[in-house]
Amino acid sequence: MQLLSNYLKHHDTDLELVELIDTLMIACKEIALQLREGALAGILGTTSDTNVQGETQKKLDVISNDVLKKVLLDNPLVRGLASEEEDDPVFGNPNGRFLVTFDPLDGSSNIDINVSVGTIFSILEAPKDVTEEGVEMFLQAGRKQVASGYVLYGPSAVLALTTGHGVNMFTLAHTGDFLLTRENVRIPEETKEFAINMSNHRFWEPSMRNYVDDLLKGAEGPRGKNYNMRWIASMVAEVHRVLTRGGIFTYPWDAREPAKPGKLRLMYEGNPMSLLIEQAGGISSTCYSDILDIQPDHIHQRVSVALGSRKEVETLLQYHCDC
Ligand code: AHM
Ligand code: MG
Repeated sequence: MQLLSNYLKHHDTDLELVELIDTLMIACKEIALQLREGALAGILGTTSDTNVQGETQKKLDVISNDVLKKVLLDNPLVRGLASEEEDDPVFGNPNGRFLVTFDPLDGSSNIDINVSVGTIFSILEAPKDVTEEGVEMFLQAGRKQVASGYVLYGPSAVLALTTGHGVNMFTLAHTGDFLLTRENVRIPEETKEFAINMSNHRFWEPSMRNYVDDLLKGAEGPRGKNYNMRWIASMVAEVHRVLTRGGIFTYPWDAREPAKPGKLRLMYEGNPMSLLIEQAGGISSTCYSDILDIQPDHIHQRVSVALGSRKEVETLLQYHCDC
């Protein structure tokens, strides 16, 4: 089985990018260790703080964020980083080549119940024409990502990674190495599995309600087959399922906070996951346009997300178009 860095080098990955991914994995291994200790290390539970999104922070949100920040800022390749748990971007080496955005611990409402969580990351080139330190340099469309991925902390810790040439998965071995366990992941085009938080049904747009209602009608309805539903409340785990056996995952706009496009964040969740999904042959959309084409105007911008098996997402998009 091949080591992560050897695999990347043998596939002509830019050596500085390999070094940065290795740095990210140092942080993720530390987070995996902390998670494993759980209650033994007194790290479960909530802090007294809220993050910039107004959400209560778990102790492990803060710990994971601090680990990533420290390890990344020690690497001179890092020009700056932006995190779901930081109000503003943090800057590193003024001559650094890369920007990193991340959700340090996605699905953190699941920590205390010992369900899978994960770290999601996105890597961009620092623009050469923007010298002033500020959010502007981060505001690049998702198509400009040079790499993205996540580490899922489940029964095993698994890295799903794309550098723009397909998606590969690496499992953390007891030696502390990430080893290749799945190459060139492809998402099945069709599925009978959907994931959505059904409790928000009454807040959705009519088009989303119509689509899900038709899924629920099963073999007797217009879709002509019975569907199964899953909701883990951990996007990392849901996307891992979609990459592994297909499916559709959606967190759409809803009327609870009508001014916001959705719950999930473009720079820390939407863009990195969309690159993985597209690179594995799936579709990732707001229901109206490809997520990767959105030009961000805010670092903590939200986005409506629908991603997964190509034919199923195409059907969902049909429900949202006037044609
Ligand atoms: P988080 O980044 O604060 O953990 O929030 C994002 C998570 C996603 O992982 C998941 O899909 C969603 O929130 C679950 O939301 P809900 O609580 O509505 O089920
Ligand atoms: Mg998240």
